[in-house]
Formats: sequence, structure tokens, C-alpha cells
Amino acid sequence: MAAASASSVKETLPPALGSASQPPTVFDGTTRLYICYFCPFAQRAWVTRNFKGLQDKIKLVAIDLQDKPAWYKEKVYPQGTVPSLEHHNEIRGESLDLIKYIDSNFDGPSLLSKDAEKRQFADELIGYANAFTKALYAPLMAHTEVSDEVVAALDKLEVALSKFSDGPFFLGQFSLVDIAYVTILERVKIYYSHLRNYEITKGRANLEKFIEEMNNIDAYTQTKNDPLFLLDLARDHLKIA
Ligand SMILES: N[C@@H](CCC(=O)N[C@@H](CS)C(=O)NCC(=O)O)C(=O)O
Repeated sequence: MAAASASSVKETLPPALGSASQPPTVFDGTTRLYICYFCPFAQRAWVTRNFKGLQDKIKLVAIDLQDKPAWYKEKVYPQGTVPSLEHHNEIRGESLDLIKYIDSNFDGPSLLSKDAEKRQFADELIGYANAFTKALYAPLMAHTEVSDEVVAALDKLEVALSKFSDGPFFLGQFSLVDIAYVTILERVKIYYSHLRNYEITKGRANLEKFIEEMNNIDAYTQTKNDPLFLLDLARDHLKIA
């Protein structure tokens, strides 16, 4: 399958641009995805682009968020967050909107099922992704113990993963829903293991299998960071403990 092989191409990543860097020639017709290599939200758009084999059509521009260039907010995306996508001379942001936009407006394998029941479940789960993220990060940022909300949120995913039996992913087959959750799961798995001695996959066989299967998808593995690096970064910047 051409698209699958394109998604497994190992890409040389561009250096992250800092405050001393020049901006790209914005609105010159090039399609650009602005990301930060460590951001879970940017990673969602990056995985989507990779899986669809769009490495040549969507150019990555990495921003150094620790030394953020002023031009990013001034010339590219007034909200100043990553990810953002420059396409047809317009800028769009918000990772959950962007992954849907990239899926619908570019070539490559579709990342949403045509099945009505699966589509409805996809909307439901993508709609829950922000609440899930908040529930999981809250005790880490407040320096409190694993809460009932954390357990309930993880159990909800475990149950969701059992809904369709035609594969290990949320809709059975790989989709945008998996992309919406995996980058958050990648991080909270590390944080809870190291900081709370709590294994999020323990007693949750579907979640364990899901993470294992995700780790066979090149489009995703190429975007992963070293676990201890992510932990240090979150300790420093999110003040999690
Ligand atoms: N809701 C946004 C969140 C994006 C976001 O918060 N990104 C962070 C990096 S992980 C950011 O750009 N922060 C701005 C900064 O650090 O200056 C989305 O899903 O795209």
C-alpha cells in the first residue's frame, strides 16, 4: 500500500526555530504544520500527517516553545499555541479540529470509518478527549493522589476499547480517535508510573493492547520522545510532582 509505505519513511526533522530565527515566507502557498516536538497536541496533527503519507505535502515547522520566536504569534497564529496549520493562505489551530481537517482535506487513507455507528462513537470519544486530559493531569498538577476521577476516566477508555471487536483500536480499525488519545496516554502512563507508582494499564488489558498496537505504527513511533525526557520536561514546565 503506497500510503502505508510513505508513512513509514524516516524523516529528517528540521531544527526547532527560536527567537533568533527568521520566519518562513508565510502565505507563499506552502502548506506548513507548526509544531513543537514535545507537545502532545501538536503530536496529534503530526501523526495524522504522517499516517496519511503527507510528508511532502505538509512541511513541518518546529517551534522552540522555550525560546519562542515573536513572529509566530505576530505573523502566523495569533493564539500563539501549537499546533497550527497554514493551508490555502489560512491558518487553523486546535489539534482536535486540525486532525479532522487534515483527514478530510488531504489525500491518503481515511482516518474515519464510513459506518454511522462508528462515526457517532468517534464524535463522542473525540468530544471527551479534553475532559480526559484534564482528569488525568489534575492530580499531577495539584500534587495529590490518584483520584476516583482518574480511575473512572481510564475505566471509561477500557470499556470504550471493547465496543468494536474488529481490531484493537477505539473503532476497531485505526482512526482519528486513537490519535486523539495516544499522545496523552503516552505521557500519563510515564507520569503515573514514576510519580504515583500507578500503572495505568494494570487490570486494563484493552488499554495495554491498544498501547502495544500503537507502538507498531510508524507514523506514531516517529513522533515519540524519550520517556524520561518527557518526565523532566513536565516536572519543570507543568510543575507536576
Ligand atoms: N487546545 C490546544 C492546546 C495547544 C497547546 O496548549 N499547546 C501548547 C504546547 S503543548 C502551547 O502551544 N503553548 C504555548 C506556549 O507554550 O507558549 C490544542 O489542542 O491544540
